Amino acid sequence: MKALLALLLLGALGCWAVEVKRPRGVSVSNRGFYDDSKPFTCLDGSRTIPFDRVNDDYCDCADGTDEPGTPACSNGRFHCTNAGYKPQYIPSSRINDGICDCCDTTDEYNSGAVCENTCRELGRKELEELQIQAEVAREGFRVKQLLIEEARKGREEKQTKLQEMVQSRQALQAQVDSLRAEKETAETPEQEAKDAHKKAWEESKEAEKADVDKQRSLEVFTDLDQDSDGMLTASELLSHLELDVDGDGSVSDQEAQSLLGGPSSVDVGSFQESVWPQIREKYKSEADALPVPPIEEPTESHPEVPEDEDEEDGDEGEDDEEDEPEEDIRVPPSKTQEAEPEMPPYDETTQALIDAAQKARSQYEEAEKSLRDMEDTIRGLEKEISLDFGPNGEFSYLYGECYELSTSEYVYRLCPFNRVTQKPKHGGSETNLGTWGSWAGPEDNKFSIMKFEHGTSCWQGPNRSTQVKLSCGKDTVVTSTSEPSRCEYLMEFFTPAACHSPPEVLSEDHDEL
Ligand code: MAN
Repeated sequence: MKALLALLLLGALGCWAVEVKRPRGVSVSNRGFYDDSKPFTCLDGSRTIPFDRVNDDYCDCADGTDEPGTPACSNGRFHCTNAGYKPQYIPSSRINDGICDCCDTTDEYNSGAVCENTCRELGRKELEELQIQAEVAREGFRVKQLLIEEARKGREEKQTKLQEMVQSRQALQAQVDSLRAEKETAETPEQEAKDAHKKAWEESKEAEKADVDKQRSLEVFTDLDQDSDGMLTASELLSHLELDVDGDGSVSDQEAQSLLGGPSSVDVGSFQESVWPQIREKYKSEADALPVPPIEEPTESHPEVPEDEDEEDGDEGEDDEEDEPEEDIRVPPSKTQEAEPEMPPYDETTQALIDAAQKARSQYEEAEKSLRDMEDTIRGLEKEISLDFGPNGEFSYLYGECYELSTSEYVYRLCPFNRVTQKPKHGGSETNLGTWGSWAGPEDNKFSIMKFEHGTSCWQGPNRSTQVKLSCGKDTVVTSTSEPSRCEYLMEFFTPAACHSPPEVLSEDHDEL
């Protein structure tokens, strides 16, 4: 409030300054150059003229400084004192042009224009505006102090947490290593027992298959031994055309004889040993040899096809594909693959080894996951601690937060220290307008601009990038976005962290007044 009073005082001083004698259109600070007791030297030093030629409505000086109060010089400048508001220079061509330029009306002293002195009103409004700004700065600055304090505490907490985690990581790593060893120790006997179980199962399957084959060879022998004398002769093979070797469509005596090997007839033992292996794949019993009836395509009248599915058959497109698996139904039973019998359950000892190994695996995996989570947290903390959150950490509260602004076309999203995105409102995917790069303000105000770089590439242009201009505000908010040049974006962002101490703000404004 003291500072505002000082402002008002300055205004009053301005009023007093109007009273100082000086030629029309000359500012207080230039008054010394216009001494009516001496000849006048143009301010560029180019010429000296008698003082009565100052403001005589004739331009003598090349820089126009002899006619500050008349429109005689095309490059002249008229100074309005504007007591109660801001002093101002206007081009001297605007003097007496019938338009009120200076709020104190002094530019229209001889045009007949009726001007009203609005300086006091403008000054009052400006003062109000300054008061509001000062209030925002004060409140923002107060919040900033809290943010700084929070940031200090947060940073300490994070550092402590990081130290603790780095220490416990070692212990956790050791635990993971020992659980891995335990798991591996448990998995070796588990694997051996499972392999042994599988091997025994496969061997028993083989033995079973051999039994079945032996049984079949006996049946075939009985089948082929037409006179049932316990001996198979070449002539008994002749009717079995499927045993034709040379492909002439018949089984000759010679072919039959060669199937039997040396002797003219073989008993069941020799048959199983030397004949059966040769004919096993070819042999067909009389019943097998009967032709398989042709497979009927399902039709609308097919009794096995439900009616509603019939209708679907009529549909075109995807439905046809969905119907395909049903073709399996039409495979004749003789051609269906016999379902592989399932392996019998593990015996108790093997199951106990599996359970033990599974327990060791779960314990290892759980510890491993905790270690990975811990490492993620450590990396996150290290990253956060390494970021530059301003001289006193005042910007740290923005980390992990996002602020949106909706325009007619897009929703823009600013996630400080992370990324900026643009999402079309009417469909379409999000575009990356840049990931966190660096602080990019001028040397004396580095923390006034954030730069986000290397966003999605722009067609025939640069990779998208965004500059975020920070201003002091009570609240944290994005107020505008624009694209000053294609794929280069600009955002205006208000935050208490960008507020400076109020006296600083006001002393700058003093200079303006
Ligand atoms: C999209 C948006 C715009 C950008 C163009 C460039 O439409 O990202 O902001 O100007 O692409 O092609």
